[in-house]
Amino acid sequence: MAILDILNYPDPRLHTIAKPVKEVSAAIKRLIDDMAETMYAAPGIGLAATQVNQHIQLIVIDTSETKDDLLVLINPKITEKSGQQDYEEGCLSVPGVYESVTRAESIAVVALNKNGQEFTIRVEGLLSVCIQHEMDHLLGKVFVDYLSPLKRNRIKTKMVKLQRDR
Ligand code: K1U
Ligand code: ZN
Repeated sequence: MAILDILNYPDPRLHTIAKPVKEVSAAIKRLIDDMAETMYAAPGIGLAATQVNQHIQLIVIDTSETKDDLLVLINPKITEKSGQQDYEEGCLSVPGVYESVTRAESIAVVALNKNGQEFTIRVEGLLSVCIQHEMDHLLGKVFVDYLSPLKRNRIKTKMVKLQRDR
């Protein structure tokens, strides 16, 4: 397994739209293992393939306390949405920045698992927030895109300076 490099905002590659996975091949399974290792090491509770410069519809998530409940979503689709919640979100591609975003409270998602089998989950709370945040990455959207242009530009400037001074 390997720790992968995570793209940092405002890298333009974070705005790439991901393509569906055609087959859950051995290479995709290896990428899942590497993404999980990268997410746990960061540490984070989610990671989209876009963030490791792989522009395919693949997400790993683990919101459990014990970090032993990996959820793999391949070609995910939201089929139901209801309610509204605000959550102070973070992002491994925008380190050190936490901002409130409004999203659906409950969602139903249909996706493929690591074995290529279709499944449906109904979730709410943090897991629902995290899935919506990661699915945005697959659409080339970063959570700061929900903020005002003023806030977003301040974050962009801070991130550029951080990367320049590293
Ligand atoms: O970059 C990412 O997409 C991962 C991101 C997921 C996320 C967090 C909070 C709300 C929505 C989506 C993170 O994991 S940021 C780091 C983080 O939240 C965290 C890190 C360690 C322990 C607990 C949380
Ligand atoms: Zn993110």
